[in-house]
Amino acid sequence: MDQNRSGASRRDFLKAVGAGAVFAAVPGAVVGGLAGGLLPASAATTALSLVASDGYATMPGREDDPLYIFGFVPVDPSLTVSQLISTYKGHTQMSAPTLDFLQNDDMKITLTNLGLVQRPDLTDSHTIHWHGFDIPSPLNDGVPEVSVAVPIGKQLTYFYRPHREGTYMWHCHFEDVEHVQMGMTGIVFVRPLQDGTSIGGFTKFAYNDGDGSTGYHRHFAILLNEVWSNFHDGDRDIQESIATDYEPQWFTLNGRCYPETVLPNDHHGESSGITTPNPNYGDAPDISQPNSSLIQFNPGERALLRLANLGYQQHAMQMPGIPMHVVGQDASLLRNGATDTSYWTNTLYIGPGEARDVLIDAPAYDAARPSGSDGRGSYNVYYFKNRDWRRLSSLGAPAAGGGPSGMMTEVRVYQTPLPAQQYVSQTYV
Ligand SMILES: [Cu+2]
Repeated sequence: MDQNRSGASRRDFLKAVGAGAVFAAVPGAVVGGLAGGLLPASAATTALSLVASDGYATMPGREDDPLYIFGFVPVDPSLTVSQLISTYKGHTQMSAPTLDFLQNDDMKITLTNLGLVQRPDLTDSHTIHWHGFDIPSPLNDGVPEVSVAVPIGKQLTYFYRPHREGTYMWHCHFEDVEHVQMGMTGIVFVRPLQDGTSIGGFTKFAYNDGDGSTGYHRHFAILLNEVWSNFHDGDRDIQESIATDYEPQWFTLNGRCYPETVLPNDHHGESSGITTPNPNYGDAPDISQPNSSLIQFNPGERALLRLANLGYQQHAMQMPGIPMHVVGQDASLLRNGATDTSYWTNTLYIGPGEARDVLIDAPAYDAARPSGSDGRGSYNVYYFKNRDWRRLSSLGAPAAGGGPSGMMTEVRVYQTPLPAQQYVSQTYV
């Protein structure tokens, strides 16, 4: 480890937790253990800190009988293990925070396993596994069979110096089929060294492309997933689930079903209003699905969609009216020597454990198109949605008043320009 680089600044920390919910982590000062808001400025913040525990999340039709989940929550690194347990045990989120890193930066992530409230009989460890990294050190790879896992009440600091830019995903690798389905999944991406230089009219890029071909103005991290009630109810009720019976009822983007996918993030002072009764704590409400999937941009802008699928099924995603330019796949620039292997498509296929980097160009604002309005004014609305209608519905209650649900979000093109994006998946409403 390079000791000269051991002191990451608060800026690095905030950058690292990017779109992930950054919760105020002041013991005793939070509602139901989780609350929106930035961590206070602190020179003592030298690394990213995550806790692993259990909690509950809401799905359409299960608003009053929430689903049991496992998950990761970002916390103030200065808190002690006992403070973390008293504040966060039994409270968690789905999906996990998006991690935003810069190529060649040294990053440390301390994972604390708080244990499970609903299942005190389980002694499960947890790990952090960066899916798709081709050159991890074994200790930091998070595969428990070949490295170490973090037992209940213990901490482990993972160290990374990501040399390859691109979009990846991360998850717990302990009893991974179960823990991944239970919610311990998120997106991690590595910005290229090329970021900050001006190439082809852009200063932000998906890859070190040398020609600006992966440049973008705004970027959005969206995790595709499925939720199967048997796994969640079975874990809650101390029953085995047969994974070969897998038949998910909910299809999610960043842990939410449409129309909740378009609600704001629950951090940086934004609030989705989505709360979940937490039976661990007398049904006191938790903020358990903090990550928005809303895509917003201005006419003439280019957006990068950082997409990953950590479900167990392939998905075919469409965006009628806006062609999708796929420039990266599984954290690799789609280019073979001098040959451009990127492609344009109206149907994006993405399998389990796969990632895609997709560029889209905002069309001109058209007053004649279907539109809506929010606090930012009028917008044209397009949809980013699963092609399969069965994945645009949800068991039980559909969206209020009927209409689509499931794996879908909105792409909004504004009449009055939005300000520049400050962090990944920032929403303006
Ligand atoms: Cu785990």
